[in-house]
Amino acid sequence: QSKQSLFTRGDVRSHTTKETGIWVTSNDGVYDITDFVDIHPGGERILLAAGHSIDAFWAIFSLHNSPETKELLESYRIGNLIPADQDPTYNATRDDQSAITSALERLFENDPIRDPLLISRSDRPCNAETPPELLTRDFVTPNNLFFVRNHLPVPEIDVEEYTLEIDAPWVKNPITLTLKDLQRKFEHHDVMTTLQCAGNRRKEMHDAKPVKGLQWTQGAISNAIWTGVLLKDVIEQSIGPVPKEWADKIKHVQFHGAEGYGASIPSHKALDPRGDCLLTFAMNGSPLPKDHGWPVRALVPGHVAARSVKWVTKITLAEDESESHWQQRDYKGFGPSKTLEESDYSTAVSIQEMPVQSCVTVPQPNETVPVVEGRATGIKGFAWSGGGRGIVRVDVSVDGGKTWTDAKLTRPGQEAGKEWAWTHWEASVPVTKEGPVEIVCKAVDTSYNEQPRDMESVYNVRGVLVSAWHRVKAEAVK
Ligand code: MTE
Ligand code: MO
Repeated sequence: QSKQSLFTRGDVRSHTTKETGIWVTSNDGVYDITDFVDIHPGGERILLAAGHSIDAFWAIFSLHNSPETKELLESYRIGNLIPADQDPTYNATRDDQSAITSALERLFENDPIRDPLLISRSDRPCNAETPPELLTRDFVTPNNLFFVRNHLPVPEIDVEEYTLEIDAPWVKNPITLTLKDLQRKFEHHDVMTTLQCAGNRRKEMHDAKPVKGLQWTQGAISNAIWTGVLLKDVIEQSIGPVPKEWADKIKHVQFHGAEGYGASIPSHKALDPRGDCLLTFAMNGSPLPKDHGWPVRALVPGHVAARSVKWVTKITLAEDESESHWQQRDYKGFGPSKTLEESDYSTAVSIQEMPVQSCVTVPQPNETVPVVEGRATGIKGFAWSGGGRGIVRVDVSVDGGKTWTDAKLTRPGQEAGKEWAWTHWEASVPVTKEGPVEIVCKAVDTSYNEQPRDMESVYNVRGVLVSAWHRVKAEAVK
């Protein structure tokens, strides 16, 4: 079959198994994705689209608009739909629609019920943020209120069958561990760590100038006490220390998620005794909830949450970063004037440690701030920095950033260089009059890094690493 071959929708519909070949359409193109299904982790999910248009599926995999995905798909092209079936306004038949709907339902049938207090940004897959005022109600976020960021459906994992594979280039037979092995063979550790999504506060940047991605406000961040075993212990006690001849070559530790997500971190972080990287199975004293990676999640304190891979089933010590879409083609920063097309993912550096961040959580926009004895009171928020850097100061202003007052900090009390958890802060700031106030906060971390003043200077078209001064317009009242 040449790329010029023409097929009917009927032809496509008769190719739904490995024996016949698995065909799908996207716009007018016809694709034989049999091989893709074999080699792509999680690819078997696409079987649900077999014989149909894959467009609805690409959309849920959030890959639809990525030029790389289109390129990948093009490599499987076997031809086009006949002109009669090519109508660009083609409406899926009832059969198509119900096939896609039931396939979508089946894809997500293992997703848990979420707390209705979470603010949903997308349902399938689930992306939901912690409500702002609840971010600072508890220092440790309750499990049901911890933000959820899923790129794909929650995988169904039978704990009795679950295994974690540890592999490295010099290892002949990869080691496999069960959940019980992990829990019994290695020393347990509790680590309090804040996780923040790279896209937290994207909506603020979008409001300044449009960006592409989920419209998170400030709640794609939460804090928990994670229980697990040290990644370093598991690696060293299962496959042994990195042999001399590999020591200079092994630069990354890759994590593979059961549902097809993947990411990697530098090996120095993974193997650093002070790095506190865990394979966790409990969160705030309860078994890890399904949404947060049950039964086992890699936890990488101080790094962007995207590297803390949930439902981890394989760990590979490697010379290169993870090949996953989310390591290679996402979660990278670009300059303020780069368009999506100009953003060269092949040379940009992956986001790992995060920059210093802070937000006002109380009041929210248009709410009132009580004025007591000439001070706007009860202003609250959080601050956090990556790489284990703590927060030394939070400056708060009620005149848009002309004059500043130090906030009172509630710090996590963690060892210097291992301040993985956020700081909460509260401020009461002198005001000269009642009426509209613009509350602004900025944090300073232990390296004396400060948040940038404006969105413009840190603008990037994917809306990641949003760390400009946080501003809330409220009303001061006696
Ligand atoms: N791990 C897997 N397996 N699948 C995912 O979609 N999302 C990542 C990371 N780990 C993800 C994952 C991203 S981008 C974020 S922000 C965090 O998980 C979110 O963690 P949470 O849902 O526990 O808050
Ligand atoms: Mo994320």
